Amino acid sequence: MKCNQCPDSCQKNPQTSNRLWQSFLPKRFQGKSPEVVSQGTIALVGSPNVGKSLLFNVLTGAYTTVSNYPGTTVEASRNYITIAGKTITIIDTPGMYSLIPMTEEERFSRELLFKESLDLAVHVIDAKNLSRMLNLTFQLMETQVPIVLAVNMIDEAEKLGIWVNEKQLEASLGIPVVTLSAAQQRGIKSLTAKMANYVHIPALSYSY
Ligand SMILES: Nc1nc2c(ncn2[C@@H]2O[C@H](COP(=O)(O)OP(=O)(O)O)[C@@H](O)[C@H]2O)c(=O)[nH]1
Ligand SMILES: [Mg+2]
Repeated sequence: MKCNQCPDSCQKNPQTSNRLWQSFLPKRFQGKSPEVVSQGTIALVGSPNVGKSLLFNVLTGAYTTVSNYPGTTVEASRNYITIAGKTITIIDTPGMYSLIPMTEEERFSRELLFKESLDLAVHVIDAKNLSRMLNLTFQLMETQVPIVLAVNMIDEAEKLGIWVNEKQLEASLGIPVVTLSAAQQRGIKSLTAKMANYVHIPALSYSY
């Protein structure tokens, strides 16, 4: 029998069919959009002009959705990426120099950092200005959000004779570090591999 000849209500009533397949999902995902169920959230944070938006585009592809936070004109771009087989929301935040906000952008990014239940914040910095940029890294490390340091623009740094030792920086800071060039798409796989460590597979629970 063809679907359109079937007497079952599911085809006639999309609401019913929606409810049907949703009932197979874990409880916390039920009632969410049937198109995309995000299984984690990662934000790209850092100063202006360090390559957050370019990295966001490289990670996600071209299409982005922009969300306006109520009462502000400041915007964050959001999209989904697949990491370790999971659909993860990725957020491109407005630039901030410090967690002590001086501008609307900084206030916005700070709020987002504390209110979004992030699985990870990737602190994007410019390899050419390492020492100046690490100040925010230390501030971010004092939050409850796990931090990965993404040292971007290594192509430009290398031209200036600056070589960043990823392992040494990792050992000194005690957080994962990735050197990359968003412009040349170098280091992107290493970054997503490190991101994957923060995207947890929910534990199965049994009640006997
Ligand atoms: N050479 C080079 N330029 C980059 C790199 N990443 C970003 N850019 C450029 O730096 C500028 C600022 O980047 P953008 O993504 O807008 O920075 P944001 O303000 O942190 O979002 C743009 O012109 C980018 O094309 C990189 O890895 N290498
Ligand atoms: Mg940007």
